[in-house]
Amino acid sequence: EQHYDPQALQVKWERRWEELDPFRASADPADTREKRYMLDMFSYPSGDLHMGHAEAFGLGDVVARYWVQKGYNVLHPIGWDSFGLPAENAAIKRNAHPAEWTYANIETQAASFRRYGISFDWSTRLHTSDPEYYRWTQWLFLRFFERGLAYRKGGLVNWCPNDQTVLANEQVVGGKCERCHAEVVRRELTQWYFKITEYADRLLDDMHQLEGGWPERVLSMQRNWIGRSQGADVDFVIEGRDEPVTVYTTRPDTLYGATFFVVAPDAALAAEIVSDGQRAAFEAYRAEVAKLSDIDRLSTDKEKTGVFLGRYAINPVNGERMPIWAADYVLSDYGHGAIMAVPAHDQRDLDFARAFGLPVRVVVHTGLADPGETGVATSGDGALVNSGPLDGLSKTEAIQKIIEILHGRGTGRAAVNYRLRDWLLSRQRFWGCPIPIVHCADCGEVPVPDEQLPVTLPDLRGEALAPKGVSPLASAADWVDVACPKCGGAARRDTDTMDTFVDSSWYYLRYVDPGHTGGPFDVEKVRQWGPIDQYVGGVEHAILHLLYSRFFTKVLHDMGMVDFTEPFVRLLNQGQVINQGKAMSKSLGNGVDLGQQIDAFGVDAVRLTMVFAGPPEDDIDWADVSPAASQKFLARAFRVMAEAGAASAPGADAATGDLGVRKTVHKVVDEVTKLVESYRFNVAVARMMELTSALRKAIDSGPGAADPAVREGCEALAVMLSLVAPYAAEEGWERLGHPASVATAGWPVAEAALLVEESVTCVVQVAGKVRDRLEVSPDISEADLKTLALASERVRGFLSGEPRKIIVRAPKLVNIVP
Ligand code: ANZ
Ligand code: ZN
Repeated sequence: EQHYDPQALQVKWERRWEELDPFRASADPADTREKRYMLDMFSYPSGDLHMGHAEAFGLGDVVARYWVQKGYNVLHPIGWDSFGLPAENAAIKRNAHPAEWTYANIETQAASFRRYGISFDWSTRLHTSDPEYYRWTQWLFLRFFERGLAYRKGGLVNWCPNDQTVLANEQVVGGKCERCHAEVVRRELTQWYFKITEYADRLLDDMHQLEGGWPERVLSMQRNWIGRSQGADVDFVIEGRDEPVTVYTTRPDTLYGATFFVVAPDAALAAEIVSDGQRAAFEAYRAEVAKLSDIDRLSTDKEKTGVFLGRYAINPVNGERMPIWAADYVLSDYGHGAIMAVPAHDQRDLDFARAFGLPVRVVVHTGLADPGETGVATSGDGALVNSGPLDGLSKTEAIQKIIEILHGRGTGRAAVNYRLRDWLLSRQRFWGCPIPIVHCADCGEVPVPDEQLPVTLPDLRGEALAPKGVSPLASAADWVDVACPKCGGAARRDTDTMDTFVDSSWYYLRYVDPGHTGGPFDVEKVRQWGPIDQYVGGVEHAILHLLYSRFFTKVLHDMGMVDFTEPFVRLLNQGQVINQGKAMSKSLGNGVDLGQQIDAFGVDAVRLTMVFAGPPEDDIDWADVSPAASQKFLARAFRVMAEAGAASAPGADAATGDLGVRKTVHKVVDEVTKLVESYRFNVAVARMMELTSALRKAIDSGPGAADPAVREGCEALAVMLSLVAPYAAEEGWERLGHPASVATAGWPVAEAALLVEESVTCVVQVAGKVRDRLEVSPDISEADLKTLALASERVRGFLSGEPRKIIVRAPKLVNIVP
């Protein structure tokens, strides 16, 4: 029977793989194979697998399976990011425990992953919501706490009114909650933070290790998010105040052009210095501003607003009195929360100056029209004017000079500023990792001793989990009230849980030995397996998970627990699977169900369609692809393998086979190898399709199914196809007479001798007579052919001195007129 029945193959081979277990990574220290660590961003168990999973994991599997075929010792683990809000919301709705929903979904996904044929080492399996996992999340939190890298502070935070919890800056996208898209508001709260800002420089500088391996887009998103800028801090004396006020500026060269001074209305300084006469107006303004998000405040289209504070600052270089205003376009938590305003050269300052009739003074002559008249600030380079000792200098020279001057007088210095803020990690929700801290009236914040970890979640379910603005844990009185670990007095547990991004910041280290009991991960094994050679996942994590895990890795490096500073050597961001040009959504009704696609076309056809659709980074529009055509191709490929298998047995000497067929086979092998290594998987599939057609032709109208070259080609096809269509490949391989799994068959090697291109004969004439014949490549250039002809001994025998004329007709003729 040579009929291709994908569903029957799936049943058969899924069972066989369980027995054969071909993807178990070897932990044997005597194993001398080179290691490769292939990691997919782990799944959130929100339901069954969807088309997005199918694509991302399918692409990662091409890499993992290729490495196995190449003979590396490959670690390709699987686990679940299983804490999080959806489980909690489902539990509230069904009056259940979040764990019930979560673990049921994990089982569903696990079964689907097995059916989908991803080459996981299933022994690595972990779930971040298991107490045996989160014990170590807590342990790591405590180590960060000891190092001063986890701390609590009060301040304005982002609050999602829908999810009833605070959010990290990274989780606020365009002023909205990254998860539920509700408008985020600001709230004054005391919360836990990780001091990621202490690593800002290293997070930036270490990016050179990632260049070439990571998409440039992600690197630049991280660069912008960290937002390091160079400039100066300048101290301004405020009339009637002892302490000077410092401002941060990237343009200290424009100091002579500063005509007013602006303070953030929500900064303590504004309330402190406002004059009595202006206080009422200021308070009213501050109340208005409190309602705005940072995005609104920084928007350049927004009409400029502000109030005069009735006070003056003194420009340190020319002694000028500058009125001090409060305006919302200056943020309280950036730089020092106050600025010198240079309207001629900064657009926001210019808009403000024009709105309130403040003076505009040009200090850099850029050759463009006067900003005071045009309303367009000139930020470019030019010669300094109206600037005393800086006159005539360029922007860069002036920056250097003014910093020297200020430094000499002790009123300024070079400074660096960052956009990055510390990572807010507390969440007022239930289904997360409890923060292992006890609050004691006498001792303050007391860490839970390591031997008392894990601090497990209390048993709450249903209504008890409903959001109420404080963590549901606070209502579990038995759980909250504990003896202080330090003094034994009455104390309370911290009732917040950690951001789930904490759980996912270190999981890739635990995979090397998920049952490890002596610490969060086996340090020795991480030395053996780390860092991750290839990471695959969505670009939506560019400044969330990918920044946080880089930070964690650096801290762990400083703790001596890992010997690398970057966790992910290469990163692939797969595109999205869309339908009819739009992201799939319930409201559009354009969703495509993975299970239905698999039932209709088989796993292999779905996988192959995903890979063949285009470059891995591009979106796939499911309306433009044809899983039915993929299925037809697989049936054809299967048939040639089965026919060759029926006609011959393994072990024939391929060298005795048809030379033409062999050349085709080896050329395809060579190309597919290069294409897979350069991640051009779609083109690799196209080559496999060409090979299949060539083999069909060889069977039907060439040397026939029993020819050793046809067998050689079919075997290579089975191995190459195993990267994208594992079921058809296994069955084909078995039909070809091989008992073991094709997954570990070994990658075919292209023989150099068979890659030499066909040649053509070129005739070289001297004075109209044939003097030599050359074997050359059919696509030789005219110049190369001419050189070759003139180098021929036989030709040179008929020439004396420079020929008068050489006519080249590549590749067949060279005519020399002596
Ligand atoms: C004077 C000046 C003149 C400025 C000029 C720019 C151009 P980056 O590059 O993003 O770090 N700034 C400083 N603190 C601010 C705050 N709390 N809120 C809003 N704006 C603030 O931006 C640094 C520049 O942003 C600083 O340089 C300051 O304006 C402004 F021709 O100072 B500049
Ligand atoms: Zn105490």
